[in-house]
Amino acid sequence: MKEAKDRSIDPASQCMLDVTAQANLETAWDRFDKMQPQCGFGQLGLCCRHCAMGPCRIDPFADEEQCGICGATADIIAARHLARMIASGAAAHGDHGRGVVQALLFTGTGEARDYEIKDEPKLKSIAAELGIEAGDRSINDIARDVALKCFEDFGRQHGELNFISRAPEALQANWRKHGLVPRGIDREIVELIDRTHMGVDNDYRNIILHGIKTALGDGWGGSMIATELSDILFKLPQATRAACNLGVLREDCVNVIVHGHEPTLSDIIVAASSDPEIRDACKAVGAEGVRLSGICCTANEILMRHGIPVAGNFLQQELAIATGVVEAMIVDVQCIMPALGKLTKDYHTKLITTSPRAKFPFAEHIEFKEEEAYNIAKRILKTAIEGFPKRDKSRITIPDVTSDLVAGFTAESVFDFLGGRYKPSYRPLNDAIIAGRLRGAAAVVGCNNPKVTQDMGHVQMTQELLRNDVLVVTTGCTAVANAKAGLMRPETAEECCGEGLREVCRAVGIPPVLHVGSCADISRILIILSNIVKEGGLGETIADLPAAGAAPEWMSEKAVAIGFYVIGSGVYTVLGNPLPVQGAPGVTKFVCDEVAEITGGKFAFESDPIKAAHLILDHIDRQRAALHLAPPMYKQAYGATAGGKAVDAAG
Ligand code: SF4
Ligand code: MSK
Repeated sequence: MKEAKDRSIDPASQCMLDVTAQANLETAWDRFDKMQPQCGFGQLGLCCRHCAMGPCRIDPFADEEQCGICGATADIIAARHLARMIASGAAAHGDHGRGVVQALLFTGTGEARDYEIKDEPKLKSIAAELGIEAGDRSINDIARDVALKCFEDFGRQHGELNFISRAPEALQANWRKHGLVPRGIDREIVELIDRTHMGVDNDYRNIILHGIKTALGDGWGGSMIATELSDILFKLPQATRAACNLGVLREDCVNVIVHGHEPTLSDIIVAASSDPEIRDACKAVGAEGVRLSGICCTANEILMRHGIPVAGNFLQQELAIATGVVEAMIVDVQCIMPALGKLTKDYHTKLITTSPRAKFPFAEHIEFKEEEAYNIAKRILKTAIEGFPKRDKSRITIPDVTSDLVAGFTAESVFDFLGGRYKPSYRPLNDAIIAGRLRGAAAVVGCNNPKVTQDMGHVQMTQELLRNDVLVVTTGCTAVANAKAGLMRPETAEECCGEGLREVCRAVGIPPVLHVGSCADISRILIILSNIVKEGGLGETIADLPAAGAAPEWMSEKAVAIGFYVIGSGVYTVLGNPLPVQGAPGVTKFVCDEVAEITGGKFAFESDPIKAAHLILDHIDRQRAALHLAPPMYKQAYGATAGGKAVDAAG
């Protein structure tokens, strides 16, 4: 068994891994070890069970080209499998978006009495963008029409998604030229599943191109709708300070962790946790109150809007329960390990499922309904409070590890910060890039994966980019990793950035790593990139920008959908774990090379985070040269030897 330090760079996770090992409790890392060696056919994308003639698999070492019983080649098999990953990821984000639209609709009609429109200016601006007359109509009427208009994006059979018009015009024109503009979010997902049925689409390029179209329906549709309508309902995030890591759990409080993705329930739980009835119930069992914290992207949603502390990222969900102080883990959808149910049986912790589409073994199901949101939230919290006296005090370990962070950046607030409060504009950001003070920008996003030492990929890559004057935006579990490593404090700019980035951070008072939210909020990054293009001076389309993306530790199918909408929007993207296509030479060449001739973006696979950062830097420098920009103002740094100093995981 690997030592804790080889499993994670995070001292809190290391501490808890020792606890789980001593208690003989299994974690994802243990199950990963047991799973070795993992199936080589699966890793290379060479197995298929799309019909009952199979399963079939292709021998990558065979002398002559092999195929499945139906004649499907390695490229066809790998492309179909990849396409289904995109469809699943886009469906997950689409359903997330649909849930937020539903909540906005019920708010508008008055059926969801516990919600209100928290951001009227954003509602009006989106209504205007969607061609909805505001006039002197009530806010709720406008909200209802915005929701109905957004619902159209899901099932539209002909035409284009509404928010496609936000992309730079040259990008829109290119998509239209190649037939890549999504009609409806669900429409494209269904067609992608259809095409991957046995004997339908058997041209791997054609399959992948429809995968890109489907993924664009996620980025510019499902995810963007989720983000924009969440801002309307729950308010636009503002820069806020908070704390992060398992040390935020409190021994004297009822600890409730919200885990998953959708803000519709978690936002109401935030409100209910300070209800006098809940406070009294806590006192009655001898607790100081409810300590609410989050894991995965639910954490990011309530961090961004309420400054609620983050307990951890994906690989810390089991470790949080092993602290022995979590009364309830409340889950909705996505990235929730089925292993949690069994683990909670070993503790007093209740696993509470809330979505009708996500039930778990050994969990208590308290179904969430928008119409009764607040009462359901209180019922869930009371169930948690009942567990407080049942704690086994001999099994409590709360790692004394937390980091401070500033989160809550958006396409709108980056505008304020970088432009200054009196002249909001992207101009200073563009000018800093044009002058070479900032070399460029990178989005580092994605999950944890036990294939990679937890957080190491995220943190090492981010540090290397910062040393080289690249401004980093981040979401999801990468954001939590970087926050734990202390990279989201404004002070960090002094410690670990190159000179140019340090000057910019100093001037505007921002951290060098900007936390823009959950995985669905990667749509904010698309808007930021579009705004940079529109500001002028850095090309005509997103593919022209000195910018790139990366997912050093990705694991989920949503990450695949994200990767494809990002390369489909023109962004060069480096993945730490390769896509499962490497046994299919045609597909690998297409997604890592040829596709750039169509969309401007493409993938690279590189597991070493420092080398991956340098692939990004090389790309940025090529883009700068193509735009005839001045060379970067400050010299390139490599590893820990130049620029700023490396920052430990503890910050
Ligand atoms: Fe085999 Fe073709 Fe059926 Fe896949 S679709 S299982 S390759 S016969
Ligand atoms: S939660 S998709 S593990 S980032 Fe959005 Fe984290 Fe990846 Fe889930």
